[in-house]
Amino acid sequence: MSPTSTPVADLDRIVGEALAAFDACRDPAALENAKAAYLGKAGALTAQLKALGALPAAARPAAGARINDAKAALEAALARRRESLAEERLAADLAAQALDVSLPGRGPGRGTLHPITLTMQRVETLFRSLGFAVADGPEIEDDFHNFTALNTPENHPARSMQDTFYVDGGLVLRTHTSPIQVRWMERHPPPVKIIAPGRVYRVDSDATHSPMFHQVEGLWIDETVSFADLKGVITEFLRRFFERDDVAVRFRPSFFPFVEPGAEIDMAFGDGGWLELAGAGQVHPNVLTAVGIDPQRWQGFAFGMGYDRLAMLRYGVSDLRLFFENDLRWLRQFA
Ligand code: 2U9
Repeated sequence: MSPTSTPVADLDRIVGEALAAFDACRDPAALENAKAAYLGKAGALTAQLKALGALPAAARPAAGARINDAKAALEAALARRRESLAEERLAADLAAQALDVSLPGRGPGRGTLHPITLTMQRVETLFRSLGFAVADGPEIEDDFHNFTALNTPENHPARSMQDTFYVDGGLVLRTHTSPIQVRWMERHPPPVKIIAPGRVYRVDSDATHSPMFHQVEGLWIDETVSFADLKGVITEFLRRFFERDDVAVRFRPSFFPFVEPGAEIDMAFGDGGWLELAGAGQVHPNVLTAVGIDPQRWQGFAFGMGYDRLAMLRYGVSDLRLFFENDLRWLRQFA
């Protein structure tokens, strides 16, 4: 490159030298040096623009246009070379890391539902397959729907603050999901065939009791639903839930204000020991009357069971509190 530039006369030589220099660069730093040699402040092409002043005025516009076209061409060539050097660098990196970019991404990992939720979904599916609808209702309840409508006397211990969480205005955290069923019967004439799963609250806490736990109650009211139907439904549900035909079920007489006769329900696997699982009975006439249903015409059963207990049995969990500590190391077992 001569110390001074003759405008336009040297232009083609300069452009040719620049294109060759860009192609010869093997890395981005060398390319930047080559760019500076031609397009920088002291570059050869920049010198052409500076020498325009030496030309006759009439010749400057055409000469300037040719030099600008040459500059645009070199800038385009520079961009192409930058791109090809970057592609060469990526290919070299990928080869060096033996990184197979066609592999699937790591992704966020597999999540899962909480074991109690999985159990609730299974309970709902199985009872739907037995013809029950699924009902829901408020967790904060009034005295009528949680106690009185269930034939619970005013002085019954269940109403005491040792057993029940009271909130403002005499309302309570529901102690069972029975209020859902009372509300259902207030709105739907018989026949009634529903289950009512959900959270319930009692003042209690040890390895098998938690202040908040999960219960599913069932209610089947029609003209001839009997205790035999109760035995059939409970037995079939448990055999499907545990996927075992050797589930044995027994009923022991027990008192509850809202059913008569009432019974505790125990279950056993094969010839294993009896496990207390639920309570049930024929709905008390006073309960039907409280919601305007004629007990002379309509009858049926109700049951209640803790499905945390079902989850403990199904997953082999010995301490109920593990379900509610949110320890991901423990919960990951169910993923
Ligand atoms: C209506 C009428 C009657 C629901 C029933 C039980 C017996 C029972 C407990 C078992 C374990 C609750 O989860 S638990 O702690 N429940 O023993 N529950 S009969 O009876 C009803 C429900 C609704 C309208």
